[in-house]
Amino acid sequence: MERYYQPEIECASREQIRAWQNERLVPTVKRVYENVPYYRNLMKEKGVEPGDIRSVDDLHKLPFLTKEDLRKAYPYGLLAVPLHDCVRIQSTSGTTGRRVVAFYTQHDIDLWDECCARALVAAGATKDDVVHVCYGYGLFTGGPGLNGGSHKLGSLTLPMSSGNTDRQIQFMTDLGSTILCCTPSYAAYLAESIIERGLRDQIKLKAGIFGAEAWSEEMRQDIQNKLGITAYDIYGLTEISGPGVSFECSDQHGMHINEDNFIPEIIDPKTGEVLPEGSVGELVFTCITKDAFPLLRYRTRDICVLNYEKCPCGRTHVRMSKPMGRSDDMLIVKGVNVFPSQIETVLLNKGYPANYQIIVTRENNSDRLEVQVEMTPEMFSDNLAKVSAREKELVDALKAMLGIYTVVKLVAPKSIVRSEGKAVRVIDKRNLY
Ligand code: DLL
Repeated sequence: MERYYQPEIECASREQIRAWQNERLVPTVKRVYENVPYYRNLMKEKGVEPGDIRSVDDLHKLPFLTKEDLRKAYPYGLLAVPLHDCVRIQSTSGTTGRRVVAFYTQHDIDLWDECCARALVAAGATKDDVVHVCYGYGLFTGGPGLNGGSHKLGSLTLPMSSGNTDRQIQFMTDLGSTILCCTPSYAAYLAESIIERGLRDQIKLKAGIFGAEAWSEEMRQDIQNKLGITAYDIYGLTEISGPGVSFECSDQHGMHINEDNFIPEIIDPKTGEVLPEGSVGELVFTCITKDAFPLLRYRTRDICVLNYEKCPCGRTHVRMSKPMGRSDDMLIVKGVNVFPSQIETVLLNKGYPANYQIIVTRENNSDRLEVQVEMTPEMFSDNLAKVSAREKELVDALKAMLGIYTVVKLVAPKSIVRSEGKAVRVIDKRNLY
């Protein structure tokens, strides 16, 4: 059995998991209070002392941290160790504001690698695999995270980074890559490109580990069918470490959270109140094993649900659903909550490829939602009347899903710009904020 399948941890009893969490949470809170003035002030404002936190049951007493706090405290304000103990930073892309920078000691990198190694093992990887990593390397956590996990496992690691699709496919065929790690949108593009070049029977891929952005069940089926692999989801965020905060197992029903390192909560995004088990709400994480950047009650903005039911794979760590959207990325169009994933589900169910863009504008104080989606090459040869009928069919299906009218434009195959990292699905031109 692979070393990074750790049944004594991953299949421990719920009581044991809770005991680890209690015994790690208490000193972490004390250390953060002593070493991080920013968080100490938040605790003082809330009237909480480290001594008030005696177990996970007291977690709700602690103040939340948000991305806004990280921006205010940029760059060093949330560091819990002296800077000379840190060996690495990673950072978010910063497209929607100031960058967020996370810090790591060597111990933090080791734990992160271990989390990613567990994800690889859960996807069936062993030391004998060739792990092809085409998440971006550099500041983005995707490449370094999966690279570290693959090294831990002892697999041959191809640090491809993103882009240059011809070179990706050449290495994949020449070196016999067996595990593909990239964003689901890039996996779909690679699949398309491999089939186009007639190389489908020359690839040896057996599994893919895809995450960093939302993708639907339909997209999973599409990638699995095209590449003949099993596609596993992986979740994480820079602030908490990167990929590997949670990952899917062979059951493919939710991602096991590495609960020996991170305590999850689900809260009401509006009130901040902790919601009962099984509720849909915003996911919040508390880090209990990290040295440099142990964020407490960090609000991810990801909307999900936690599932404590027994998993057929034997792992006992709680499973989180695929994020159903983000409390901040959720679009409010004509007063209706719209998640891009709902639109994707409709498009893929109707046989369209996962190449689409959602454009929101406001004219005369009224919102306009437009979905542009690529046709398949077969659809593209249809006559105009048939294309109009298809558009009408999509308008009706989207109305049934979202409850509002959507303008649909079918566009030529390959006319929507492909992304090598996270796909840009939504263009909101309303300047609401
Ligand atoms: O995306 C880390 C990562 C890299 C995860 C590679 C998985 C694989 P950030 O750039 O900080 O970190 O973005 C974090 O991306 O809060 C989610 O909204 C979204 N996200 C991450 N994984 C998934 C997923 C990386 N599997 C933000 N499904 C998170 C849906 C995801 N959304």
